[in-house]
Amino acid sequence: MTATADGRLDPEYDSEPVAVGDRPAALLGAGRWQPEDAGPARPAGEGQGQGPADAREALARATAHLLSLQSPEGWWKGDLETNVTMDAEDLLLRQFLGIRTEEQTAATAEWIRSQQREDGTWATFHGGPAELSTTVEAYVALKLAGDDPNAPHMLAAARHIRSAGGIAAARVFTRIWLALFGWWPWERLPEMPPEIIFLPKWLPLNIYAFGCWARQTIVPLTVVSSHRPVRPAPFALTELHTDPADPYPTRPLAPATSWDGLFERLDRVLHAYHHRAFRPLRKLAVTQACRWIVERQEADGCWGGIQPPAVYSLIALHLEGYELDHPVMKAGLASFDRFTVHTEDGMRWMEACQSPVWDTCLATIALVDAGLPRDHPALVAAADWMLDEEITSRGDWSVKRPGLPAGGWAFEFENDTYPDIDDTAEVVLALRRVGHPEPARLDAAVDRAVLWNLGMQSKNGAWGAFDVDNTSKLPNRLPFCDFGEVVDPPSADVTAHVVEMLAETGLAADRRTRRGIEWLLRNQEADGSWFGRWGTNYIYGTGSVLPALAAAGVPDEHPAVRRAVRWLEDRQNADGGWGEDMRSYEDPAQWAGRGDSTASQTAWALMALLAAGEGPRGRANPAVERGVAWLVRTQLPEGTWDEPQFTGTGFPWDFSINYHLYRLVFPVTALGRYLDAAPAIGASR
Ligand code: R04
Repeated sequence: MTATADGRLDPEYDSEPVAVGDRPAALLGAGRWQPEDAGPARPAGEGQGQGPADAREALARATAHLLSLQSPEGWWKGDLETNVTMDAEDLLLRQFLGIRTEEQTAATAEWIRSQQREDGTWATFHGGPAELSTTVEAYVALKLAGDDPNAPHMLAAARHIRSAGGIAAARVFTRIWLALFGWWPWERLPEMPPEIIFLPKWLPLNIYAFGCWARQTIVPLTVVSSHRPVRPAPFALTELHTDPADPYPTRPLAPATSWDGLFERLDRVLHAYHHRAFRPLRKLAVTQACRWIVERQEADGCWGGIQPPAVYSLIALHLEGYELDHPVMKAGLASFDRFTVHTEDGMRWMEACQSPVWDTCLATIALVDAGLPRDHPALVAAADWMLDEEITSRGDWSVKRPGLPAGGWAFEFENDTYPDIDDTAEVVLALRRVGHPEPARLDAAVDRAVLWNLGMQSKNGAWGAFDVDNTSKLPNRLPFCDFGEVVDPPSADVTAHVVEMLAETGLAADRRTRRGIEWLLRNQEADGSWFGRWGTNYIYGTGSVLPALAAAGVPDEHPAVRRAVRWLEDRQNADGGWGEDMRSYEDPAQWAGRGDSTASQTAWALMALLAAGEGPRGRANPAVERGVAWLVRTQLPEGTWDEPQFTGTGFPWDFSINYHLYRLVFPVTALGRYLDAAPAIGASR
């Protein structure tokens, strides 16, 4: 199925002139790599691996640091930082289940307080604006921890909440958490009927019309909202209402002729139905939803590897009579312990999700780019671990593709129901760079993955993250979908990663790859950039697409490539780096490609420019040199970079991620490619 019979890189890639002998001798060995192993720098212009001495040193330091972070099992995992709703909801979940401890509460409260800003509010990303729902949840958690509502930090938070519209203006998820304790009436929340589980997959609004993360969140919430549970509130929250005389205001209905108006009226009908539901049908729906949930519990006790489905599933099952010592509940609760980060100073915070597969494939690619020998033990260990992580069973994706054989990777340690196309593409790119002692085993996994990704192509020729043709416009219209994305349409970043992978497996000329390329070319922004769905933002998209187009053989002179290069040059900061503020999601005209320089975004821009033939081995380009100089200048002594900015995206604007390894893996790749440090393909395979 790959173009070359033995499944190796295509001959054109193989024949790139690379002088293996020019790499420092220590790099060819299999020992732990030390900065000094990079050897003395040579003057620029002298053969392979040239470049400014300081770039070589920076790369050596960064490489050694990255190697030092690998786990004994072969994986990498940086902390995945999001926002304090994770921590507040952890306390609320424990309060609901009656298992909250003083010790956990104090350590979490300490963390939540440490994240509060001068104005008394909390944001969802570094430097972001005050976010009402986050501030409400954080405030409630601190009150649960015993903070005095008359303390200055609590008064400031409450004042802000009221001025932003109070609890009534918070998102649906936040008001659901409050409803669990009677702080908000269930009657004033959108109805989520469990009978949705009966809708066949050809009907609009069946559960498979939702993106998998929303599907896994909604199914347990339908069970919860059918119970409308209210636990005794340990205190009142009257101070969080804008108008205490009318704490639960209703909003006027949108016109009946609009989609919003239609769904609002449907919601009224569903509320009425809640009270006179046909009981046997409702019971059957809830039973079926619970079976659906239990079937999807992962080996580590989690659901989908992400926090929202896990917390709501535990609440739903508990309401349905699962005691805390039931194996499903025990495993679920235990999984939260593994999502808990303990800081050196005794604080406790929760990861929303864990990224070991993603971090490991990116680190593997980076280390090969940095010049590590392809059969270096660290890379073989990483490949072995990734091979063991391959998902060979069917998941929710097979509802749309029943005939497609399994063969992909998820983002997390355990998430067999939801392998994703993005991880699968990057894992293949990583595996193929490793000189593995059992190439046949590796090639077989790669072949399965290529087939799976090809089978997951959407009909427009591009790829979404988890599902095929997950493009319905209806889910977003539902009154309870007021947060983040609820569908998973194809995006430029994922499509680019797949195109790059297909091209490297020898399928550049395949009709399916060409359709992906055509989609990318059609979806370039007017300014020359691409929108990145899972990273921030146009720099991430452009940094994904240009390497893919290059791998697929689109010439550097192609007008689309030239326009992207010009866009990147135009957006370079005066300090030589690149950065993009989260505001580019809300106001692209002003903010696309603009913001304080960060290590990961500077690296993405460099990866794009280098792929487009800019830099030492192509067109001399001062933008590249200045970008590299920025990375060199801002590197920390231990070899990594500071990056408080969030450059990852769960949902554009609404949910941002600071992937703690991004600041390191992407600069290693960018510097390695700049120095052309990767060993020749076939040198060790
Ligand atoms: C970097 C790209 C990799 N690739 C796979 C993505 C994996 C992570 O995807 C998600 C992470 C998420 N977190 N939290 C949510 C979430 C959703 C993802 C989340 C889900 C539901 C609600 C709130 C948050 F898809 Br409600 C960390 C593309």
